[in-house]
Amino acid sequence: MSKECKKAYITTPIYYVNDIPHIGHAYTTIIADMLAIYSRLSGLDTFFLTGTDEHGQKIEQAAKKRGKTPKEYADEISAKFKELWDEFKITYDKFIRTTDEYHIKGVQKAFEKMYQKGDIYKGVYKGHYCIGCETFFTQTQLVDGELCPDCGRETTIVEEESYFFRLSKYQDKLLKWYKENEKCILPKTRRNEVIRFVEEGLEDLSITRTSFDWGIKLPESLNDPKHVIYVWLDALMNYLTALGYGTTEDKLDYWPARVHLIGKDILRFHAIYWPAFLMSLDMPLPKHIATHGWWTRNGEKMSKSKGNVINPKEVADAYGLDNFRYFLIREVPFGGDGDFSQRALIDRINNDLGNDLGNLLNRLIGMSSKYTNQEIDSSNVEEFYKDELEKVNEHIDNLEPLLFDMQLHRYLEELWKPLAIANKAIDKYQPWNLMKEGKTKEVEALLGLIANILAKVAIMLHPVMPTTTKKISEALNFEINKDSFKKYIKEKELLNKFTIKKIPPLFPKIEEKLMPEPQQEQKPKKEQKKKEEKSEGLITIDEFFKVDLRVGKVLEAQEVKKSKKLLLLKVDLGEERPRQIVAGIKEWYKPEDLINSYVCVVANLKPAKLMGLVSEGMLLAAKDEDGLSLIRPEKPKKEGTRIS
Ligand code: ME8
Repeated sequence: MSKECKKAYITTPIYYVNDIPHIGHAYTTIIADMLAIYSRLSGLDTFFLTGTDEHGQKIEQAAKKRGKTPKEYADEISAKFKELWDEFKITYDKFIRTTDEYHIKGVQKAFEKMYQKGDIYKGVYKGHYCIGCETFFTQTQLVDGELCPDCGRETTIVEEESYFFRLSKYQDKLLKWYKENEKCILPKTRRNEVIRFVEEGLEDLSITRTSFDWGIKLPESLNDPKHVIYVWLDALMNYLTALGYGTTEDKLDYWPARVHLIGKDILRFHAIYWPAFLMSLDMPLPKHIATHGWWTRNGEKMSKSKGNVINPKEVADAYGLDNFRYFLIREVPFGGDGDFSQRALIDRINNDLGNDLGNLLNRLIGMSSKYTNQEIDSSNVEEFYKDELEKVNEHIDNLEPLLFDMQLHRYLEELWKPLAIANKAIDKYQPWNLMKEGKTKEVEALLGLIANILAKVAIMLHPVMPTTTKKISEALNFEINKDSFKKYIKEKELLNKFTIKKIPPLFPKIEEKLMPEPQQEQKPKKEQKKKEEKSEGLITIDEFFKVDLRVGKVLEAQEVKKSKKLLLLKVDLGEERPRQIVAGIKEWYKPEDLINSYVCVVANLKPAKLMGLVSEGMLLAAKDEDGLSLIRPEKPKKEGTRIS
């Protein structure tokens, strides 16, 4: 985020009502909430939008499956999102639904404007359509000539009359925008990805459908009732219609958005289509499109059929909402993928929150009641602890730039440094000994230093942990608001007086997992568990030999089109025909360097399909922070030689 203007418009994607909210939705919304709270605290006039995306074939089908009309179904699921955000105390200013009348009007207005401008024309669309992704793909985009490059499912060929948006016309303008605005798409690697995609050439975009009905009709002036507007044009427009575009226009001065927060799956729509639509509407472009990664569970994509979907409410109920918020933001670098594990969450709560923050507060409460009658005067902090204070201020100063760059995990990392300074100061100066020496002034100053550190950290942590930091502020007797942010953060003042109140520990230690694990990894039955405990994770030689490891020779290697990770290999294992193996090693190996080289193969793995290609084995490899290296026999060995 940048800070040039006094208004800040922050948005989440609007969520499809084809499914109930899961951890991914909560992640996006919680980050947006953090940005909105920070933005308000720093004095910006903030407008935070979220909502639901309710049109399209996917929703129509989901409703039909349940014997409901699309609207009935949308009402039900949309309410679930709203309820969850309310329970999560998300501070949104507006919840938009694409079935809202003002939104429909606004979208039709925009369509009309683009049409009048000559950016929309009528033609015939013939293409490969993925129903799951609601997206048409060109032949060159497909994997294996027919599979969706995003989800790998089969596409269907659809031929229909359609209106097109002249996306190709905006190719150069888009490239100019990306190049001139280094931070328009964050993280920067995503921007490069988009630039590469656009440089390959943009085709005009089909923006209406006649094959189903559940969508916004074209504006009446076009007199073409069989078309509905493509769900992505409809959905993206929510960012403008929520501000009254095409109707009241009452909040349009919040535009352009300061940040559209999105997941990486919807980058193309936001970073290519959306700015092109905006250019066509003569509207300014958003400041930042911030793209986060994907949450998985035990390394796997979450899906209902696997029963491994994480319900955010269950996590918040079990571990505490603020703790969950902290974990989501701290655990994974923004932009990267993250794996959800209860162990990691428990470690964060016990260590970062319990040890570093909670204990510090407890120690302060304890010392203040022992040494200063729970009143702390900070007048002498600067005299005794100038170095510590300077360092604390430096760390605090580093925070805002990290937030603006969406380096949110580093924001928290940096925020923990003042806590480390405070904890260290107690150990170094040992107030109990100072007391013995009669240095009461120094003790009070030390407590003043710690209380001030806790207060400043609480203010800056407030956007991440709003409830917990309120409790800290109550224990220290100060307020977290715009004024205290200005005084104690921006102007680096110290709070002069504290009246300390005893409160129960904020982060009681968590000893064991508080939620059941998904079915497939539930704990084994008692007897088996005992057996397993005995062997402490060791396996027998028979168990080892169940894995059929063989030497193989690579005969052919080529890239899997549209895949960043995969290579397609033909590997000779001394069998009748070579095996086809799809390996995720493209980042580290060129196909030509692999040909005729030897590899180690797991030969009795069940065949699996990757990007529509059957893989009949797996290569052994070792990966560390320097990259990946294949495991190979030291000398060439006959193809198919067993490895033991
Ligand atoms: O795409 N990990 O809606 P959607 C992290 N309606 N984030 C995840 C996630 C996961 N496993 N799964 C989902 C749509 N998300 C459109 C958006 S906007 C004009 C229209 C998050 O319900 C992520 O932010 O499929 C993703 O972009 C969003 O949920 C998509 O939710």
